[in-house]
Amino acid sequence: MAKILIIGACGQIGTELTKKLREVYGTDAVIASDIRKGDPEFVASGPFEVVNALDFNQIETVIEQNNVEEVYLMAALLSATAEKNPAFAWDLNMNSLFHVLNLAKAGKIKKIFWPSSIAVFGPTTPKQNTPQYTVMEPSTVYGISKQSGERWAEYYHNIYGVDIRSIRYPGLISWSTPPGGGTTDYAVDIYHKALADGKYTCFLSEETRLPMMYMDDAIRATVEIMQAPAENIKIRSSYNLSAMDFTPKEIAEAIKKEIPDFTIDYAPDFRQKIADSWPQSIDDSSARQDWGWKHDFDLNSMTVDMLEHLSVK
Ligand code: AKB
Repeated sequence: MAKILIIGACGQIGTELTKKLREVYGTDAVIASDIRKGDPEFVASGPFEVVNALDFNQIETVIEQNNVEEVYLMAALLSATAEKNPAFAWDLNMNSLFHVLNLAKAGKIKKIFWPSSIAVFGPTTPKQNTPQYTVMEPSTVYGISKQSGERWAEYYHNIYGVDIRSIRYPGLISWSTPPGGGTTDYAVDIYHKALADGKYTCFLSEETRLPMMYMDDAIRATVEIMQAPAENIKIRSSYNLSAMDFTPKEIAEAIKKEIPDFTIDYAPDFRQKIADSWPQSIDDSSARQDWGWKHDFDLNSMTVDMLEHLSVK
């Protein structure tokens, strides 16, 4: 049986993607992997391999021994962490991608999913309704690595016929898995703190508008782009993808509808500069047109769902 390998499966997206892909393709068809074993319950829930995304031989061995045909490369250092360790972020974000691209070029795997991000845009990009094709001068290490990755993805597709598919994720919000090292992480923390303490100090200023998406939508988009017929995937760098955009003040207002006593204050830190360099909203008409993307959740429906799940957790 042909298998799927998820590299970086213990992270925020990887954990939920593993669960979804196992629902769709069966537990045994999906091998989760990460540099170390994470949550024991997750590790025991299906096939798991310890794989360092920077170790080409390790990845190749797991692929060859398990008849892996598709790889989802989710390992990466996100924006805030990458600023603190630029050299390692560049190494991890670029070389893990080259490893899977070269395995596909050599015919060892048939299909790759690799996530890009709204971080590919920069301060000179139009901020509202940011188009698919526009000025891209990212000013963060993470954004530079994702922008370079997009160029290589398209190059490997055009020159070597590699079937790589990608989405520029906005900030992702999930009740079940914590984010790690991103600038948009406040939009997850705020729900936890609202329930635990009734108040939250935000590391971005109240009017900082950013594109965001509920994890359910992001996972569905990932599965859908991978299932789409190859001829529908017309963009081989990465697709803009959008669902909602809001400011810290607006998410606080949405929470107040459910928890009236909730209060927020603001103490912007180094992440403010990163957020200020990113778009405020995204035009994702190419994804909607090419492979039928459609989001389900907006700020209010996400807030109700988040608080409901976190209250019973
Ligand atoms: C981050 O904040 O770094 C990520 C992203 C937008 O890619 N969530």
